[in-house]
Amino acid sequence: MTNSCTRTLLICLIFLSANVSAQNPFSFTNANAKFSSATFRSGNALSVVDMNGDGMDDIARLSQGNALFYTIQRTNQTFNNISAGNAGSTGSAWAMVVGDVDNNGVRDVAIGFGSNSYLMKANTALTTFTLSSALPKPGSYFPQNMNFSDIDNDGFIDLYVCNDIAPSVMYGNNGSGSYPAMTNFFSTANTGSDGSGNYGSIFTDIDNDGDIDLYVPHCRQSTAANDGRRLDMLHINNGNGTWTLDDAPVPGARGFEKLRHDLDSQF
Ligand SMILES: [Ca+2]
Ligand SMILES: [Ca+2]
Ligand SMILES: [Ca+2]
Ligand SMILES: [Ca+2]
Repeated sequence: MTNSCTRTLLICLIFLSANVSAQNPFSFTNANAKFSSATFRSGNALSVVDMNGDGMDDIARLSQGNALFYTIQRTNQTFNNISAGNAGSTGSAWAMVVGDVDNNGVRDVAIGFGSNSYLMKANTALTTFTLSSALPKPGSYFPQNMNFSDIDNDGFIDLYVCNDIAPSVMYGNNGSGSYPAMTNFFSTANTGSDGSGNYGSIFTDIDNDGDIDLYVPHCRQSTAANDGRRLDMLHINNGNGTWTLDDAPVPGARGFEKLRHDLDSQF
């Protein structure tokens, strides 16, 4: 075989190898046996994140939808399943979010059930977990989704709760990792509707100006496409404590499609 033929064959093999790799870049193996309880039943939201700040991802999950566990990763891919106790209800949670509310280096968990929300705080050793009382709430309250973000930029993460049946609710962190009152820093209610239909939230710097903006997807079945309960909302942080609703019409665009159009496909 000539050198030219050898090079051609090698190139073909490289392309063939790359093609096979592109078609099947990953493979997965069921590793449930690594958990101390392979029969764990979560059935709803969970979070995969480094809960204790040791550089290894952990899992926060709700057995039967209400018993909170910190499943902490140890070395050699082993896990320690730590019970944090009941998260406030015997029902099943609809919403859950993880964040370090008291800045002690360990992430805490907010949980939303059908009519109440709670906060579970952990000590640094993950030996003591403290459940709050039900957070204050408006007359109509169904937490569909939750998110943490430092909305007022004071160094403590605030809590945003998507309310399915009324305007959403914000809770200002009081500086010690608690949420004693509803603190609506600004209104996220759609004008021309009852402000309900809030189904999700994303806090991110949409316009790259250094501050966090908010996008709220909406959903309400059996309503017209232009019903306020179905119109997604993009709130732009003005950087001075005020926020502005970006409601510029985008013909033919709805939901995330509207967001994409608004940003010239930069999202
Ligand atoms: Ca960890
Ligand atoms: Ca904490
Ligand atoms: Ca804050
Ligand atoms: Ca911004």
